[in-house]
Amino acid sequence: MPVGRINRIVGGFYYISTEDGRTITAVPRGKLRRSDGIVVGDVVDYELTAPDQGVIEGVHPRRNLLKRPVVANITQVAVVFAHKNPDFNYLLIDRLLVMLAALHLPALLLFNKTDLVDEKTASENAQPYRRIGYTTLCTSTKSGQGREELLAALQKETTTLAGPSGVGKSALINMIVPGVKQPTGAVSAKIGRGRHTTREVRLLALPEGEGFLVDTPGFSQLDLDFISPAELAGCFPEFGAAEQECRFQGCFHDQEPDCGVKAAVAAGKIYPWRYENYLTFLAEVRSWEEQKRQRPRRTRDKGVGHDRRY
Ligand SMILES: Nc1nc2c(ncn2[C@@H]2O[C@H](COP(=O)(O)OP(=O)(O)OP(=O)(O)O)[C@@H](O)[C@H]2O)c(=O)[nH]1
Ligand SMILES: [Mg+2]
Ligand SMILES: [Zn+2]
Repeated sequence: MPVGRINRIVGGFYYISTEDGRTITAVPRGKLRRSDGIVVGDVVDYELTAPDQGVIEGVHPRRNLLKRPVVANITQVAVVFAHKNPDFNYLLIDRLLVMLAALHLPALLLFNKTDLVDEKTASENAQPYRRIGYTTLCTSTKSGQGREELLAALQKETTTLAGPSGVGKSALINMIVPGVKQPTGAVSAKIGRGRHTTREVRLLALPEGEGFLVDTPGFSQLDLDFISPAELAGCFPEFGAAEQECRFQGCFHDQEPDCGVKAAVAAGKIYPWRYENYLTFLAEVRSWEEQKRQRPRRTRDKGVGHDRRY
C-alpha cells in the first residue's frame, strides 16, 4: 500500500504528500474517522480512489507529537537567532538547546541577519557552538547567504523553527520555500498572537530534494519544568567526557569536590559561560522540583507536548 505524509488538514480533507512528490486529498476510512487521531506530519497508508484522491487506511506510530502547533514526527528544530536586531544572548540560546536535548530533538542553530555584521563578528558569534558540536549556520534572507547550506541541512528532515520574535523565522521560510508568502515584520508581530492565534499548520515540501519545513514556529514557552536536575548535565554535550572524571557518581558539578566538569572549565576545555548557564538552569530545575514536591498535583507531564513561551 502506498505511504504518504499528511501535509495539511482542512475541513475534514487530508492533504497527503505522496512519495513521488505530488499532493492528493483523502478522507479517512470509517473507524479512523471517528478517532480524529490524524494530525499534520503523520505518516499514513492510503489507497488511491482517483488520480488525485484517496482513502487513508492507517496511521503509522509517531516518533513524537508537538502540541503547539499540533504536528507529528518532527526530526529536528532549527533554533533561530539574529546576530543583531534583536540581539542574541547565549543564555537564551542555551535554554532552547537544553530544552531540545531533554526532548531528544536534534537542534540546528541558525544565526540570521548576517548582513548586519562583519564577517569576523559573524564567525565569532557562531564559533563556540561549532566547537561544542552543534551544526551552526550563518544566514541572511537579504543577501541569500547560507541558503544552500541551510537547504542541505534540511534534507530528509522535518524541521520546525523556533526562536524569539523578529529574528527572521518567517523570512527564512520564504527564502527556502519561495511562494508561501509568510507574513514578516511588524505585521506578523501583531497578528501572530491575540485574535488570529488559531492558525492552521502545514508541512511545506522543500523545493529541492526531500524534506519538509513546518510553516508555524514551535516552542514559544521556555520553562525547564519538565527537566530533572539529574538529567540537566546530559543536555550539555561537551560535559560528557569531563563527567567521567568526577569523583562522585551523580555529581551535579556544583558544590562537590573533585569534579571533572569544574576541572575542565578551569583548564579552558569548557566555556565558563556555558558552565554558568548550567548553574543557572540547575537552580531553576531544582526550584521546579521543589514546587512539584509541595504541590504534586500541578506536576506537568514531560514531553514534546507543551506550549512553551518566551
Ligand atoms: N537585515 C536583515 N533583516 C532581516 C533578515 N531576515 C529577516 N529580517 C527582517 O526582520 C524582521 C522580522 O522578520 P520576521 O521573519 O517577521 O521574524 P519572525 O522571526 O518570523 O518574527 P515573529 O513572527 O514575530 O516570531 C523583518 O522586518 C524582516 O524583513 C535578514 O537576514 N537580514
Ligand atoms: Mg514570523
Ligand atoms: Zn562533577
